[in-house]
Amino acid sequence: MSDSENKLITSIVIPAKDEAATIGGVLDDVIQYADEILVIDGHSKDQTRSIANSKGVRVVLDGGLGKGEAVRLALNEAKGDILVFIDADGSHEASDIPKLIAPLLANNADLVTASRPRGGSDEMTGDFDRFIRWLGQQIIMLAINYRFGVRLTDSQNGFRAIRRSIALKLDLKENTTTIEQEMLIKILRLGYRATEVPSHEYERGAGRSKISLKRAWLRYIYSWLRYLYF
Ligand SMILES: Nc1nc2c(ncn2[C@@H]2O[C@H](COP(=O)(O)OP(=O)(O)O)[C@@H](O)[C@H]2O)c(=O)[nH]1
Ligand SMILES: [Mg+2]
Repeated sequence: MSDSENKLITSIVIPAKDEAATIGGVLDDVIQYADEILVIDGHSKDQTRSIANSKGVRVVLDGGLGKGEAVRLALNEAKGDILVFIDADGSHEASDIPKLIAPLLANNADLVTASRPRGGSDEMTGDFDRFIRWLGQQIIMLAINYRFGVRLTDSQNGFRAIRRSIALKLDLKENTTTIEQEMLIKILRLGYRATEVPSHEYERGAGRSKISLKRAWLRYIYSWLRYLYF
């Protein structure tokens, strides 16, 4: 979708690892909003790549380091002025893409995150793991809000839109999902504008989350403090 006034090109980037059950539906849902679609595949062992290929979209393999690396790769691979990141698991509401990119088209923001606390989430409650993730995200968000004098609600959602030229200036380093908080913190630290729109998060369509809290929690704390204060 091109904005006729600004003539900004929109690339939709879908990081995907073993999401054969849902990737086809996500591609069908996002196509109407995209000038370009890029699937960054994490060496899926299922049919994810062939399904994406059959839909005629470009598929790029990541280097096997994680979702963060996939996001970093996309910054150079995508052609668009605006990058929309959306997960391949069916958790996100594709019809929210226009309101996600609207603040960028209007030049009112440089990063727009889809907010689950504002839009509701089916994935943030229900068991102990989810409770810890919710609590962790609240604590991380609180510190970011106090540090930069903002009042945001979601530092972690992968459903977001950013101006590509600015994303390239952030010198993003994280290889895993910690890239979401790194991106937000660096945007604010460099004086760029972050905003949010409400968006509902659904249960992933199939399979399990690729995030293992047991393996990831230390990196979340390290990268949070590192980018926030040092
Ligand atoms: N390219 C790539 N995508 C990944 C990788 N790990 C996860 N993803 C994708 O990133 C998105 C978010 O992962 P998910 O497991 O749903 O995380 P959660 O929503 O936080 O539980 C999904 O579309 C995954 O398929 C990876 O190593 N490489
Ligand atoms: Mg998910």
